[in-house]
Amino acid sequence: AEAEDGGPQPEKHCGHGRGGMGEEVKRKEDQRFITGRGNYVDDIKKPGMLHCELVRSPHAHARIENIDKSRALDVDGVVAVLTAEDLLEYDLATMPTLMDDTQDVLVNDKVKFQSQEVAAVIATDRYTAKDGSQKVVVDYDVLDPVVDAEKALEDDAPLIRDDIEGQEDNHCLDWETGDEEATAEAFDEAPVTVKEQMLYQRLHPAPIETCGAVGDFDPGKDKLTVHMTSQAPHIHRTLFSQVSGIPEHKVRIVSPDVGGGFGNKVPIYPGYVVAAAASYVLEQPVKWVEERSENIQSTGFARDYDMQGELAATEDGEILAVRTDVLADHGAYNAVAQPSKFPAGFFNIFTGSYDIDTAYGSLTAAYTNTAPGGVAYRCSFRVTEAVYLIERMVKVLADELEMDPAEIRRKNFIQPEQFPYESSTGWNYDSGDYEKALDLALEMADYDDYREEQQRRIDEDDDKLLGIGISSFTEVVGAGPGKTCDIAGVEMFDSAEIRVHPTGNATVRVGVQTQGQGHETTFAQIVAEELGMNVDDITVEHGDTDTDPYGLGTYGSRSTPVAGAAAAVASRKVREKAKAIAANELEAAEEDIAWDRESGEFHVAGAPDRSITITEIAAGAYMNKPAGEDPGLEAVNYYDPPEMTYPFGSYIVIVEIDRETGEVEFEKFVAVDDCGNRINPMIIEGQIHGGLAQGIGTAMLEHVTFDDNGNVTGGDFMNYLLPTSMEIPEFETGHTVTPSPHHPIGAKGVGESPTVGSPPAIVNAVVDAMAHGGISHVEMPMTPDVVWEKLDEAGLSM
Ligand code: MCN
Ligand code: CUM
Repeated sequence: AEAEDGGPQPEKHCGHGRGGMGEEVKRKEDQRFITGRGNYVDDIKKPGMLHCELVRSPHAHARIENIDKSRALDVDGVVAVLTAEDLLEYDLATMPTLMDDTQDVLVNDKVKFQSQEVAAVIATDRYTAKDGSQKVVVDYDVLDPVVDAEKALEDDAPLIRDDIEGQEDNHCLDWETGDEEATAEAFDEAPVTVKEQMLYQRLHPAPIETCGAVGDFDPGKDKLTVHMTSQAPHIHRTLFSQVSGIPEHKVRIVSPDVGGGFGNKVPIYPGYVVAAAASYVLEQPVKWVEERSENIQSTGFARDYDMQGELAATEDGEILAVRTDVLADHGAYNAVAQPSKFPAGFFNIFTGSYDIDTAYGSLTAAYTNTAPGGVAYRCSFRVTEAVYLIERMVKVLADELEMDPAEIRRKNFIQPEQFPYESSTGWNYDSGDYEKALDLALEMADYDDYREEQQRRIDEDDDKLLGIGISSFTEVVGAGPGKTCDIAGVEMFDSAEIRVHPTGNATVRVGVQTQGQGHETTFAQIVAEELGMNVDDITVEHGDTDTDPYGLGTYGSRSTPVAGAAAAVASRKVREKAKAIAANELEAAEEDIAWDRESGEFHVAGAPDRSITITEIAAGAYMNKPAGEDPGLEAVNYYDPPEMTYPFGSYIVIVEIDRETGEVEFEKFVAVDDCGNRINPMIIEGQIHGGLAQGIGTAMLEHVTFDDNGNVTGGDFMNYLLPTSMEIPEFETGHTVTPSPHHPIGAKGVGESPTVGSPPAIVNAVVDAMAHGGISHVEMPMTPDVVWEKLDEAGLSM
């Protein structure tokens, strides 16, 4: 039962037929999306709007000697050509990154990665702008590039960041966590140790909608409006104001419908700044929208962590210590999008779901002549890398000890009664029941039968090998709290504002911004649940800094943990006021009024027939308010979470490998997730399906590659391969429910879990198929040629 103070509730509401918690409400926003009525940045048309195309460098490392605009300006319809020199006048030639580095908006002196922004051509239409952009003549003095983090740190590597005072090499940062000495000791004394080197390759989020903006400066009101693809409109407003010097109340950021973000739309990109600056200078609206290859080649990439993992254990598989050392590629600027006090994101959660007393992690990051970035892509700030490391290492250890990988996990799991649990690297896990999720997954996967089938195929020298991979991951999502987490100095809280109107319906505004996660539905469900309203009577608005309460935005699966909590708390504030109005209407004392979750009505204690609905109360609030009460029925809550939430799950992947071709087929794919109390099971299922597809892309296909000259060789959809429906198997999903004890409705985030949890399960499955041939690791993406080489190495190829 629910405590009046709003403690976590069991997952039993099933919405009461009003579309509250737990109901599979169809997504409200889909009506407009599937009828072609969505409104994305590129749909925005303003009177007199101009179009911007960026001139990008073909070289990865080069000094700019001269830029000749004249031929471009001769093109009929070209209005202006902007270079760094023009922006310097307005102090806009550079911009801060979210990690306090300084990035060129347009290159002033030296190009540091291929496709970097060099000039902007503004014209009356997009095609003219494109024509003009090809007529800007740039003289480059080409320099030696370095696109590999290891080579970048060698003594004779070309210096990339000569713009940073005192910088003498390509070293970006060092970071460490845990106890180095104690860990070394544990490894010295341990009866068993294992070690593996693994690359989490460079990926790109590749949302269907690329990045774009419409800058719209209104000289009459002295106000800058920027419509842009943003996962975090408020923080972007603050940064725009700081960079431009335009006061914050004179800046409005609107993030309309967003066609997928996946982390790509957290950072600020030069194109946004150019569109805004151009509209300010020209006093006309200016639109800039990227092409596909521009998106992949210049905007925030993900991962690129080369990790060494080590485990120390007893002979019977008890893990004693974990150690890791990472070489990270940060690209040309330190522009990772994450809380500023976490230079390696939340990577130090690499002890995973296991009770490991001793741990140490170290990391070195390098600058390279590649696009800046390093974090975004359904990752919860590097938890992807951490989960990959520990889940791969547990499999390596299991094979070394010839133990069942399910058994070794069971043996080392943090136990339900240990929560709240503090990990050896300082994380406070809120709740979990890992064995329950694993057991359900094993059962759903027919684990024992497949183990037998696997052995049969080995014994009978079958053409196809069978591999079974497990991942029992723990996620950490929902940043803040504000005291430890901030973005560019702003503490990480979130917000919700509810206004119940006189006729009994409501508008809810939140500080987060949906990019496809279904917020217009799920936030309405939270409020419907907490106020006894019908979900159809609630409209959710977001993505406009002029009207929404300040929030830090949607990433790190934080919308439910933080803004979701704010929506519940704000609803309960409204409910409190509703009580006073109910008392007045029912002619009873306020303390005698009770709220019934089931019916959603307020009634006089002990007299359920004397009841009143929220609609009647809304009327009362505006038309018959009690003496001493303010009119209206609304509330706002800014929620600073006490802790993050720790969703988890167990994924089991069964693959078949063709010994002749190295081709991997998915035989079975089971995903059991636990995100605490569930708001909308259907939306969760959609999130899981999408995230698993991205996990498959990661494990099997995706890789942003470079040649030695710094050319991006994996920078378009011909070469950066995304999974299609052909590569995606049938998923079997299951769930357990372990509520978060500190969250007002007991919910945890879920958006990133499937992408975080699935790659190690897939790699573990492929390794598992070849383990009897002595294979301990296969690098991602596991394309047929990569797998075939491993088969050959193991003497298993045909
Ligand atoms: N949900 C729920 N019950 C829970 C937890 C979540 O019903 N216990 C619902 C939420 O109400 C929300 C959805 O599931 O509608 C995802 O919620 P949450 O886990 O809070 O994550 P966010 O809403 O903050 O979304 C961010 C997350 C991230 S960081 C990436 S990256 C990602 C992802 O979501 N990008 C996406 N999923 C995406 N899905 C789509 N379609 N597009 C993206 O760009
Ligand atoms: Cu890490 S990608 Mo999401 O947090 O937007």
